[in-house]
Amino acid sequence: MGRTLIIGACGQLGSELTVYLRSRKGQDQVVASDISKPIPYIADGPFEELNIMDKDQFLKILKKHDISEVYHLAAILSAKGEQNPLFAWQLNMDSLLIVLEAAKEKLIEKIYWPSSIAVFGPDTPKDQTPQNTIMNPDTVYGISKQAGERWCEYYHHKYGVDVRSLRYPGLIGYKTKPGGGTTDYAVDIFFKAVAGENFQSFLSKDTELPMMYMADAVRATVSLMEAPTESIKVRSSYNLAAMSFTPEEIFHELKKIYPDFKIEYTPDFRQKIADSWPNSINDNVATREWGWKPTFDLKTMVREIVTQMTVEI
Ligand code: AKB
Repeated sequence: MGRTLIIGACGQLGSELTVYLRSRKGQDQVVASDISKPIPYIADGPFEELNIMDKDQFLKILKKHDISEVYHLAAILSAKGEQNPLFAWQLNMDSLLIVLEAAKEKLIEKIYWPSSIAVFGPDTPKDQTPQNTIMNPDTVYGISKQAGERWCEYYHHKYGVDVRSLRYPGLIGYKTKPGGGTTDYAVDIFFKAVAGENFQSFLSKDTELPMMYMADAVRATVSLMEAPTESIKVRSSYNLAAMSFTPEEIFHELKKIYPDFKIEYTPDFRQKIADSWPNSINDNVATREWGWKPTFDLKTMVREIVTQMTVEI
């Protein structure tokens, strides 16, 4: 097995995954890459500046570092995608196909590519959304993730590519801020509460969405990648769940720690996106096939994040 390459390593998930994988595999075994300069959090290991739309540059990096495994995390998320739909489609799709083609040509052995609850749409059953159901996404991000899932399954069946994927709920961390998502309010709210400021929510108080603490998301990702090939039956993408909550519920959890904390609701265009997504996800297939089990719920996550943020201030 050669080294691991993380594409989009300066992002919300990429940065934490880089640190976690380096601690497991060794600092020099995990090459971080991003279109931007390295953030300090991941700067203490190998780094390459990479625009993943540049196929030649990608192939050079694979060779230079003897890469056998790629985590391709670069994407335009739901809210940002709506502002430039064609660019979002192009980036999300072309980059995936560049990575899948490299695996087809046997230049890499294993790929991780994230999907999202955004593959579901207004026609999807909202509660305990099953693994296989009506999808019909109506954001460009959701459409690109659904198409990406089909491509992953196609490359696996047709060319034997070992590609694995998870449909992430909203991911909540505090080490780097996310950019351009609809679930991002649940990250921003921590920064406001800890700074002693009031919070303006762009989603209404009772908008329930599936969410997950970053530590669980990183663990799920690596468990999936380390699971034996024969246990991975789903080659599109696995449903993955941990908790569901509304803006009002997370606000109340934070108010227990910050009694003066205040919230105001000013829903914008992101409300329609959130309304098209499930309230909760059924991830029984992931549990059955490779043993997925979350460890954080809303209460334990809020306490953990506030503790960590206040220690680091
Ligand atoms: C977004 O809000 O766009 C993402 C997602 C759910 O995939 N966090």
